[in-house]
Amino acid sequence: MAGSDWTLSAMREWESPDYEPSLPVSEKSNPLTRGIDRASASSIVRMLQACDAQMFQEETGAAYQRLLSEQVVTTLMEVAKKVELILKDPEDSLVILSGCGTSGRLAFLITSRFNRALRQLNHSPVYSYVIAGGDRALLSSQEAPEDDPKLGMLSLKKVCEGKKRVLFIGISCGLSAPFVAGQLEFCLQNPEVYTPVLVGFNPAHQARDEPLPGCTFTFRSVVQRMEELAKSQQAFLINPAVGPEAISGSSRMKGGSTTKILLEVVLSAAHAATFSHAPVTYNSILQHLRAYERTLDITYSQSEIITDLVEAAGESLRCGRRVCYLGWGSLALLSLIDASECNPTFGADYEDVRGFVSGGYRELSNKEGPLTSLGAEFCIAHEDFLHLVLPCLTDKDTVLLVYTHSDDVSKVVDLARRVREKTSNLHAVYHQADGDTSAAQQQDHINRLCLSTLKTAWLQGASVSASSLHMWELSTKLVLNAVSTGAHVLKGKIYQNYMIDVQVTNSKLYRRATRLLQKLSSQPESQCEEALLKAIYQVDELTLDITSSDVITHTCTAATRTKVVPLALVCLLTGCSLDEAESRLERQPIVREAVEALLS
Ligand code: F1P
Repeated sequence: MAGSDWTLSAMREWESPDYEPSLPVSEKSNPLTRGIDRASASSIVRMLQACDAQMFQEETGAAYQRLLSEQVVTTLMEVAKKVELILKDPEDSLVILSGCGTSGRLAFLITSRFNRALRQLNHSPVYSYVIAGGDRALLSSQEAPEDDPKLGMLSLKKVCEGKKRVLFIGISCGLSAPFVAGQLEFCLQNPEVYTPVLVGFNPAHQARDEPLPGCTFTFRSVVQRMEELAKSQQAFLINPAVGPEAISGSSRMKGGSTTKILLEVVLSAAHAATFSHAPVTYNSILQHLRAYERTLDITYSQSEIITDLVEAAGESLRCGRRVCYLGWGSLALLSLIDASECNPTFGADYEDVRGFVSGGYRELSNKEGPLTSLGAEFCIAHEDFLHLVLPCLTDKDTVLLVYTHSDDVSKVVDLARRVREKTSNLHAVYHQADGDTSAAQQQDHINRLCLSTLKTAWLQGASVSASSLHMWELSTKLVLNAVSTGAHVLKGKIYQNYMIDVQVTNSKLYRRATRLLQKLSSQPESQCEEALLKAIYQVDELTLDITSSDVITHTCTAATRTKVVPLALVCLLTGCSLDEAESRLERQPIVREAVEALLS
């Protein structure tokens, strides 16, 4: 069993009503990873495996509904049937997926995949995505728009212009993003066109209740109205608890994986019902969910090689070098997404972990087209890698080739050869349908060029179906999440299981940062918030101007700063000035060690 080192009670400790009772599940710290900051690469991978296994834990009749709970499976069926209706009569209709950060990126990934499936069947696309901050947020952290409910409403209205029927699927792992709350509110106000669906991973009563500037609703009040409407299937809530994230609040991990699973299950069921005469049934949904559970087991059955990758990436980051993902086809986007999340999650530079896609924006096919004019960060094609990165690669940099045997493997060989001239620290992560020997020779070449190879052969025979690609994608997501998270843990970016160096770029993260300071300094909330503001504005005394500004102003300023939370913590614990705190952190750039030295 996944996570066999842990007893069932350790796996379920977070479910106790006494466990961090003031926090929603998505913000709690996971008891399984308390010591992740001091763990070896192999222990880190085992901890991540155990955390991921919590996604599929059965409901025991206690506190929370889970992924496999009857209510969740039933709602998935109901939503799939709504999608089926639209697929059968698509005129003037749309299915919209929307979210912020990772949730928006997954909305893009999933809508692209399912529109492609429709085009292959000679049908027009019916899916569309909205991401807070627009397409640049697909590749970079744009967290301020997440706080804007009006912007959410407007951007939804814009994509739905002229539509008579819209199924709106809003994703907010923490049931917290004002952008999504605004969109759901808009749906509730216009029920003749919009049916709202909410995907997230907290029980409804834990939805965020913070007032939204200029609005009469909160996320929670919207959820409460949706709960009422859900009784008559006029709204739907898909919100199983999947346990706290391995790194507290890092919803890109289980939150993202579960979002991908749930929405693929719903849309695949609707496609099967529409195009293959396979009606949506409770059992078909359940079996599909179980297939994803097997994907977890298959992926982690290779935890030794995942550990090697974490080690290599960790070593690169530790010595100030970089990790590059070179992706092909379906899996390339997962690489981009994983890389783009390292900046807001770990305060990383965009060059630390970077993804490149074969075919660049042509392959991405995003609404706004190529974004290269926005700067180097947005140069994502393999050609960009060859020009911008390859010339300065050394053995200290780690490069991962990420592909499947349905991609053009000869191109992988070509690039692998070129990379190998600069660094031996080259690794392959690939998927193959069991029995598919078409690229065997090229693969032999790649194996010889690479230091390690993570090969996953899947049992469904040589033909690759859409659903196998979904499994390969999830598997790749788990591996890359492990690599980038593990590497940053090894670099010392995590204290216990908290992202101490988190960017404070929206109100959710501002509240999280204040809470973290309270927890680590044991000082009252008001003092912690003061210290945070001083670090954000780089002042030793707060002015009236600062204290009378709102959280949005604070987070916009924080977006231009680095190491805000560590600085605030040093000041709180020592009473020193910001300058002194800064030089302390310069002397000890490993944040975990700086914090530990202060706390001991
Ligand atoms: C959305 C999100 C996360 C990101 C960061 C800020 O969260 O952008 O994807 O990693 O935590 O918030 P949610 O609305 O899905 O909970």
